Amino acid sequence: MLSIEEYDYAGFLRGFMKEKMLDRLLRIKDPELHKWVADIIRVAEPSSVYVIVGDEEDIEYVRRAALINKEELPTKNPKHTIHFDGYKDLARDRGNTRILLTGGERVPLINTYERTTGLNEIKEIFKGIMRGKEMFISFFCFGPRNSPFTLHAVQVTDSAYVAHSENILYRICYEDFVKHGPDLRYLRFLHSAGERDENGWSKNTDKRRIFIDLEDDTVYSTNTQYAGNTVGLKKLALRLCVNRGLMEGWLCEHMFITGIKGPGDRVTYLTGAFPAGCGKTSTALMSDTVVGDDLAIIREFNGVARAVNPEIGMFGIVDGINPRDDPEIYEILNSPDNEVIFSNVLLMEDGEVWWTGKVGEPGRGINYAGAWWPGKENPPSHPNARFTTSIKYLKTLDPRIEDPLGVPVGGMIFGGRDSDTWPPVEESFDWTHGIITKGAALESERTTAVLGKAGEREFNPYAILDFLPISVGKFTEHHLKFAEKLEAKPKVFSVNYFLRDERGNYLAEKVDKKVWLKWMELRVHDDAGAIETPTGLIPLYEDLRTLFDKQLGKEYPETLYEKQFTLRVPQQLSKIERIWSVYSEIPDTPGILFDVLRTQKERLENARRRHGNFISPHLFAKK
Ligand code: SPV
Ligand code: MN
Repeated sequence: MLSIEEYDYAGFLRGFMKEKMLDRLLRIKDPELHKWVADIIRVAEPSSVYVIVGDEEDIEYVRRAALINKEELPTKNPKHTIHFDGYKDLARDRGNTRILLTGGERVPLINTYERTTGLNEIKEIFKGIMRGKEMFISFFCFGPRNSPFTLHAVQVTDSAYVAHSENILYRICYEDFVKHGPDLRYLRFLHSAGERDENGWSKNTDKRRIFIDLEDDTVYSTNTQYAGNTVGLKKLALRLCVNRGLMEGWLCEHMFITGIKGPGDRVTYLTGAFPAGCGKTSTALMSDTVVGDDLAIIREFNGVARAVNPEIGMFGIVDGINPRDDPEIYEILNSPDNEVIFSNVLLMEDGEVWWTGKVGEPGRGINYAGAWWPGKENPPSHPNARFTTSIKYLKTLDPRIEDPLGVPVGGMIFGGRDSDTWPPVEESFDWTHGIITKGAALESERTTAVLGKAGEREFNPYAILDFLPISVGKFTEHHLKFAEKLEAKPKVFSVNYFLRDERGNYLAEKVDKKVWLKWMELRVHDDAGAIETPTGLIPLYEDLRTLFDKQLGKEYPETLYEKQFTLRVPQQLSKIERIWSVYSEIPDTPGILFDVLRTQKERLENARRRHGNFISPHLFAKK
């Protein structure tokens, strides 16, 4: 809270803001909003304020502002710009992202901070931080218009790049604020890139803070530009949304939402949670239709779980995107008709952008670390280089993306980077078993390119650990409770695209995802059989052979099936041990989690007694 007591804030706003902008703000008859804006101006001291209502003039103004203040640079393509975050600001900042809690309450695995101390610190950092800058105020819907799912949000930022990104990624909903005035509840995001150096990078990285105030539904972000830290409605909103869902009995998830076509005209919707860099975007884009690629709000209506995408754009990893593996997105990113903001790719002297995977060779230019030339030791584009673009360019966009009631969820998928434990695809026995052994137990191996030691497994339940404002024990319990209201519970699946054989070779190809997706689609409707193993239900060889042939025109040898679906008992048992030990440190873990892990362990041990450590799928019974 930058709150200042006792002053004539309305008079202050009238004295400070230009008439047109003031009118726009005052059309929203919400004194609390006016006071909030006035307080920010008083503390941060911007030179002017621009209120975005969403007409074409506004959109163009923001685009131009980002170019004028050099947060974005033009490229050869008039609809493409490029933004650099600065080499110390290329990813989310886990250390400085903290949940503010009164009394300094500790939550296992969550980075918390005493609320009053945090708010005072933020207020200090915000003093004069916007001097010489224009401040933008935007109003958004976090979800489809006129939908019971939708949350509302106000973003205040001194970054035209952030405002521009949000104009692409979210639905501008100023009129909802005008219509509902003080009755509208909304999330608030306040951001400042802070002082920028000669490269345009945020200078005072020691004062970088991303503080999430659950009590006030407000997030503060300072001295950073990377969108995962700054674009309020993305990962900052996710934390507030998870918390709100917990209070109100619905789910906010770090999941894509896709449609898979089955027999006849049937479309079955699956949501999927994957840690970054584990094939989430590619799975979404490989599906028959796309509702969303990153976030999902899931609520119960008439006994059915339904999902909406709170976003209308994508902030995806661009590094590695190539015409062979990602034809659709490659075409979108190269089309002169589509608006795209690239971040942290190479901008070459001829005005072209280049990233690893783009056709042609990289030439001299500038990138996230300054000047770049062929032969320079750092790669031309950063592994976390990204594109920001509208989801509406996708040919496979699902027509129901704007449906106020969303789409019914047939299944949920959990997938991580796992070289040796989970099979390529598996269905859980039921919702509780799936949530516990797949969602709550999700782990992912680190990759060499990005973080820490390769191969090391990170615990990342529901692929949401970085974004959880509450204990993972409580989050798990919340999922179990949520399903009590459902007549038909979504099936819960796991996938593993990264399984390897004993020599380290991958056991499946990228395109094989299509087959796993189609199998899950059939299972949602009980249109395929399954084999019951101690850890879940796996496909029958014949069904996969047919799907490989039909979907990919590929032969699928039975020997490969056997390798992929052999139950690896020692690895499965080690996993249970790891997950057990994590949750035994989390006091509010529901007791049933340990029951489910214990019975799974017993099933595995029984199977081992009969068949040994590595058990062919043929030794288990068809269900
Ligand atoms: C992720 O890391 O899951 C992302 C990118 O989608 S970020 O916005 O940085 O979170
Ligand atoms: Mn994400």
